[in-house]
Amino acid sequence: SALANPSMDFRAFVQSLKDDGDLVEINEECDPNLEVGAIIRKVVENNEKAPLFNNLKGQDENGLWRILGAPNSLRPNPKQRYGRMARHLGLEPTASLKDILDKMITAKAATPIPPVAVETGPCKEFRLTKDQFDLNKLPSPMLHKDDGGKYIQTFGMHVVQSPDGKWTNWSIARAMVHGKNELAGLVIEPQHIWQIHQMWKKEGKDMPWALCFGVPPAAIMAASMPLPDGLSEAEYIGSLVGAPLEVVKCDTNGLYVPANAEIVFEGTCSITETVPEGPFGEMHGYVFPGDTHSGPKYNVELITHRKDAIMPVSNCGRLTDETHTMIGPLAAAEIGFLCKSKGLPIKEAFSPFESQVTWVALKVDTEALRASKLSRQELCQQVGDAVFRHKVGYTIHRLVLVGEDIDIYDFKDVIWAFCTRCRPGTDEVFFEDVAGFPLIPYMSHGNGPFNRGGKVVSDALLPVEYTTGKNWEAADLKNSFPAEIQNKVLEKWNTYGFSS
Ligand code: FMN
Repeated sequence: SALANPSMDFRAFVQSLKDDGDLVEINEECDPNLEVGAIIRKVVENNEKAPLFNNLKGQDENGLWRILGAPNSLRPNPKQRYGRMARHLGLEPTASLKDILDKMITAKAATPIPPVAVETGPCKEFRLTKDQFDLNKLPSPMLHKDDGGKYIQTFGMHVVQSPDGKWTNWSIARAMVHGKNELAGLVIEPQHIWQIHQMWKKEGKDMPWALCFGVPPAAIMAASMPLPDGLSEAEYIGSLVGAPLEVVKCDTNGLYVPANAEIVFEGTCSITETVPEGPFGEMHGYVFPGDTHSGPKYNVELITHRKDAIMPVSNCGRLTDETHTMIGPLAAAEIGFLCKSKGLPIKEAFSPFESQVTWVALKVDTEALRASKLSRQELCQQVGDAVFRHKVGYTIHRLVLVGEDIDIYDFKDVIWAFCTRCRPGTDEVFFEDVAGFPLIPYMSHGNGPFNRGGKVVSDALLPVEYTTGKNWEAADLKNSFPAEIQNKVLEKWNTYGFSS
């Protein structure tokens, strides 16, 4: 059944990590005040196994809640580097990033499979009304010492719906504890949660809301991808896994949530009240102490949960955590799809982690480029206009165009092409009149407008690639020696005296 499938059931996903030898169960009591955060940070900075905190200070008598740290970070074994992400989609743990992103893109063309509503589910096992919980007493984690609050929401999925009921959006956006029953959230343009919040503002009504933790892993992948406006993630997830997702109705509003979610918060997001939000140790690897802004207030009316519920936590910052493994690559996949659908000569797209996911490398189909007769200026302008003027390009500030000899999933290749084929200035087209991503330090704490411009298309194609084709060989073992010499050297490697 769908319940036993790790991509459709968070509890089964945690079990799959255990079966893969990719889980460290910590039964020692841990403090959600910074200790948990420090452990998760050490894990993600070293690609360690995912920590499951079974015994947290502040847990209630029904085990509310345990924490799974680093739910979608990298594995220690290079052969299964993306194994945790593969398990999110029901792929083998040896899947490559390309396999994973191809699966996300292929599902876009499949027939949507809508979710099915069921009467009840594991998420309804326990209910806590407003007077029965205090988010400050439950193990809400303080993740970095200079954070403005306890970031309880780093990997949960918001569920919101347009007032006409036609569009239900599922997405990740952070939120911290504001009070006993309240959260302060980051809700920023052009995100869909922001768009739908604006619609409720126009209606003059607070936005009905649910926040679900420990959702089907395929759902959290979709929630992190910039899918088209108006598309309901629940239907896309059905086509992604080939089976409908089971959902149940909230007790206090008309929204539907995954039936097997670990924890569900139900309530509203205010359209009038804002409260202090941030700072937070963010995806680009910085926290600016004291840098608080205001964000909408979420009121939590009810918590429902499973026994011994598991809260997934992403402690973002420097490489490599979920904000890198998911935000950049999933946006890149949509960017590649957009370019192709506009007829641009682009084959593949990927966001190198080493760019702190601020770049996307685009592999150009140079044969199609030559047939198109586009000039360098035209190609850069058209690619930049397509990507930077669209929501899918919101978080990306540099597009690097590379030729077919470059493996865009290998940063050594991308940075080599960028540094040797793209003449600074001459081969770049800048975009100052487009939406910028204010979370990047050079935007929020830099020299220009915090939310406009600062974007560039860098052309790392040499002029011959536009006309007659590549006229060089890489000066490396693979390309600068005949096959028989390479084979001879490899065969005799140990005979020469090398031990590797
Ligand atoms: N997007 C935000 O706008 N605010 C956030 O705080 C935020 N935090 C994220 C944390 C994690 C771990 C991940 C994986 C993603 C986060 N995102 C955040 C990115 C969004 O989920 C992503 O842009 C997604 O496409 C938004 O959904 P939408 O396209 O339906 O608007």
